[in-house]
Amino acid sequence: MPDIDYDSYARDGHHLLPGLLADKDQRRAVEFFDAFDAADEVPDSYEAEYDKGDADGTEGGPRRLRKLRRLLWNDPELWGPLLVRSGVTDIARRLIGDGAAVVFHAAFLKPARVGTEVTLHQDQALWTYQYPKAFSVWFALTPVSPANGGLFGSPGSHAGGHIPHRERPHYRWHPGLDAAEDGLREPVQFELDPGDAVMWDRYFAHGSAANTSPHDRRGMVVVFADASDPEFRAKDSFPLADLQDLRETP
Ligand SMILES: O=C(O)CCC(=O)C(=O)O
Repeated sequence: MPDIDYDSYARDGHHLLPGLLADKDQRRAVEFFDAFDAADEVPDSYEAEYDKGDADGTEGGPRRLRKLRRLLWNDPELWGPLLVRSGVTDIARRLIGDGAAVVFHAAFLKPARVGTEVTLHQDQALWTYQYPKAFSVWFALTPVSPANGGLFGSPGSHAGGHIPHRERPHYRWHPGLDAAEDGLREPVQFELDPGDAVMWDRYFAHGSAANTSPHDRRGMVVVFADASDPEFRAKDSFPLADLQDLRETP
């Protein structure tokens, strides 16, 4: 069971989880995403987003993967045991209970030189459904620092719940926040080694910068919510009990 100070998590809305992912699983994940990034085609079921260029590289160079979605639903035999081994399922049971379920599992791949920013946002503000008690665990799969786009978040930004988001000029992906305009604390930068993770509350405001470095910055996020809540609705829901049942891969 990962060591978590639940009081500081409740106060700040985030918590560092050093060394959550074993080296072997971190390498396995990087190889998986690098292979997809190098492939000509990605199955539609991953709902891929790209940062630059096009398929044949005629416009702005070869396209690079920005985001992959629905990892656990696409490959439960790979990701299920890896998530269980990391201990995130224990955190979900502790924070939510046996009724917890995975509702999102995605990779944010921020490729070298062309990886674009993720504007400051609260996850719950961008979701179609309300996800009671939801929290995210974001795994660093490479070093993560401001030098490669990093990851940052505003401590305490979850405390007041939903903050109205606005469309942002020149940012195409989703509405966002501005720490100063929205009265949030100056975001802190997370400096992470491969295998480290950060967990955060569904209302914790976070984002990342463009990656202008020569190195890819790879991250993977899993989101748990309370599927036992009578109000629970989801596009995808993978119950904790089904995760635990998945056969271990060698
Ligand atoms: O990986 C990133 O750069 C941003 C991650 C994020 O915004 C999220 O997981 O909600």
